[in-house]
Amino acid sequence: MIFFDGGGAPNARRVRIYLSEKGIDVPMKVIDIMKGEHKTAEYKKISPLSQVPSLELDDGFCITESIAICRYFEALHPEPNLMGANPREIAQIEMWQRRLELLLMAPIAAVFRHGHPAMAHLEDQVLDWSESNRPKVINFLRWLDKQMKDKKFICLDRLTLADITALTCFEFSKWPKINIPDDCQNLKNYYEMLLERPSARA
Ligand SMILES: N[C@@H](CCC(=O)N[C@@H](CS)C(=O)NCC(=O)O)C(=O)O
Repeated sequence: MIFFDGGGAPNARRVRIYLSEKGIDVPMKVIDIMKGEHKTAEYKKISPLSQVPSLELDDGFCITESIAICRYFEALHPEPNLMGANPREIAQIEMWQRRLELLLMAPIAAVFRHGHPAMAHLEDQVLDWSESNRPKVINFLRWLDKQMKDKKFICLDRLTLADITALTCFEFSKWPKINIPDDCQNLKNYYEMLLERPSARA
């Protein structure tokens, strides 16, 4: 099998962190979206929507969507468990995943993709949309800071995929120069703890 990685692209990065936490080694090929490598006819056979990451299995079947790739590996290698070991855990992780993707990752992407000149070749940019999403990111970070009071991880008493998504979002937010607000100490501690894990270097 081969993992088509997107370098710094956040969805590719969270799968790499996930694989590192699982201790799974997969051959990787970097697809550079800044060079348009995801739009070639050859790569479209793997990922018809021209996105990274994707995973091609040995029989040629291709899985796109970062969480679908994680789900595949979770089923193959249940331990260490990162996606829930019982119905309640599975629901908790999914709940946080959705919150983080829809209310944090999506607005960060809007700020960056619609506001940064380097993204002009990938997005029909609407500057107002970029700016109107910036406060949404800050507001969500402030809300999340309160949620993290007295908690080590975001939803369970161990690391899960939701924490990996949170880490990916904190890093992604730096691209459009959004930092965790100074008064969000719970969130800063949480981010630092995640950064200390070896997987953060994946
Ligand atoms: N739902 C997809 C989203 C993937 C996605 O948005 N990938 C971005 C990089 S993080 C991409 O490939 N962008 C290509 C483009 O904008 O043309 C997933 O989770 O894998």
